[in-house]
Amino acid sequence: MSVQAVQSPQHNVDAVIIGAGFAGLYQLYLLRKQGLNAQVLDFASGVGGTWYWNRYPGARTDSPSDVYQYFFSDELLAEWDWSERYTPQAETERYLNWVADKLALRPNITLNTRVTSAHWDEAARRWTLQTDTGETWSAKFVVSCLGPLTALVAPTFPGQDSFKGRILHTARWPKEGVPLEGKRVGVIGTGATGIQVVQTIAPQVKELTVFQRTANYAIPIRNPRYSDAEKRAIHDTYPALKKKIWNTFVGFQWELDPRNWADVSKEERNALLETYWADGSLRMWVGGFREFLSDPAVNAEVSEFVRNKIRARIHDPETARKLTPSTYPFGTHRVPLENGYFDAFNRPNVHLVDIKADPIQELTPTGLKTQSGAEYPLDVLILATGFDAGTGAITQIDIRGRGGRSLKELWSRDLRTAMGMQVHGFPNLFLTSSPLTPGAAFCNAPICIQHDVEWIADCIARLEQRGAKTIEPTAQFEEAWVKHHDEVASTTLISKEKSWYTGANIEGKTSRLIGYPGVDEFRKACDAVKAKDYEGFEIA
Ligand code: NA7
Repeated sequence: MSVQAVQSPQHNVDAVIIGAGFAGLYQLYLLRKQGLNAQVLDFASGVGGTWYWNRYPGARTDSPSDVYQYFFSDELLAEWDWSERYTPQAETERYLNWVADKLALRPNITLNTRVTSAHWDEAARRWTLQTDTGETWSAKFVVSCLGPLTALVAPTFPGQDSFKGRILHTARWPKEGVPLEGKRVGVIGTGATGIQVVQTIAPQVKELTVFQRTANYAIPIRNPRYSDAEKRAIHDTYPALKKKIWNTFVGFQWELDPRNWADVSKEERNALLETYWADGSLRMWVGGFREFLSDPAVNAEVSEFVRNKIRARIHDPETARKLTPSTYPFGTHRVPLENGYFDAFNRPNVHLVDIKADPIQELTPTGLKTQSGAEYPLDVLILATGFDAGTGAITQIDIRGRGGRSLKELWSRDLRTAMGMQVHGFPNLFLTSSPLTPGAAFCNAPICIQHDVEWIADCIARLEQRGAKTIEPTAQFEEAWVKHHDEVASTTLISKEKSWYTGANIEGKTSRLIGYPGVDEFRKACDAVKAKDYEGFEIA
């Protein structure tokens, strides 16, 4: 009897792109256009990335729809209309599927496939990738389009296995939906996600208990649905937006006021704060004055303005006290938009539990118990507990560069990148929206994605043109970028606070501001490197 070896499928391509969200789809489009044989691999069963996974109740963008889209194709811009100022998850997912079809990307997308390892083969000067489906991919280039908010944080609690209800993480919400009507529901987490969940399900469920560790500054959203005439008018703004958007602080339509806050009269300051507030957008946070996020005294004024707005919404003074942030300055954690979140706590079926004062002790068969002995009966527990931002998804892959060095080990010691595009020791591995770039945290995501994807495509085109085999940043260039990043980061109040922006939501994570503040300055730095034929990168 002869035993035949089972061959696992082997594929040879020019580039493997990991992730089929905003970044992966565009990267595929560009590399294919440049004549490369490129393939996208994604562990989801559909395209969309973040917008495939995050289908929890109330999920929508906090970026206005007119700037939360691709700008590279006039045809795409002309043919798609957004229905509201802030797009719900299903519409963004539909948009990305439409783009995938329109650009005929699907033949080069493999779904339901998780990349488990990527090892650099020095002799072949290629990457070898393994997947959980038993396939091997050999590629000259690898581009991570995994997104900074992909690897979820899902705490476990003593007694969890005994809990007879259902536990759901917002970032793995079942496609078929979850009936919550008439149920006793608990939500842990009051970040941007928890807020959207709470305000959406409060009127549907029987009882809603919100377990809050840290109160959040949130701004009321103004989210009109667009009439046909408004949709047409929005299209007229695209040419100007396209010119402006990469020259702004965070990739939105707003420019920072160039004045100093101190030079503005008290009356005008108040009027400005009211104007930002009434805009129902993130303008108050990232489209006002630079000092809001750098000068403690200016920030204190803005923080108090926001706190007063929050307090005024909540009827019960004790609940108002708990929901009003007091332990960190406005804007130093991600500021969410909200739509009835604070008002939800005025409902008789919504309860707030301060788990900093009375921490969670365990889950029981029937609900959740806190250290004081209080018990909260639950049918469903929703975890809106966030992500291992920036590094989580990529370090879940066993990435080994030159000499077998591990990216996970490197980043667990010291979180560093060369302008976010590459890491020293990992030739031909490109990253998008990665640590130490605005795209990791301080950017309207599609805008930074488009920037990074285009920079990478241009770089690969230049390599191919030169007939080069590899590109890798020098250690000196990387060091200089890290130093520059830290200098810029240290000017912000954000770098001084504990949040996912500084890695503080993950125990033991290296502390460094994950995002580079300043889309405009970042873009200039990247342009300069490109203009000098990738100075700081070794091309061989
Ligand atoms: P965030 O912003 O990281 O929020 C997570 C929330 O979950 C936050 O309130 C955390 O409290 C809370 N949390 C996390 N772990 C626990 C445990 N173990 N116990 C209790 N509470 C916990 O995630 P989001 O999904 O809301 O938003 C992430 C980004 O996605 C957002 O910025 C948008 O860009 C989209 P904490 O503040 O740490 O005290």
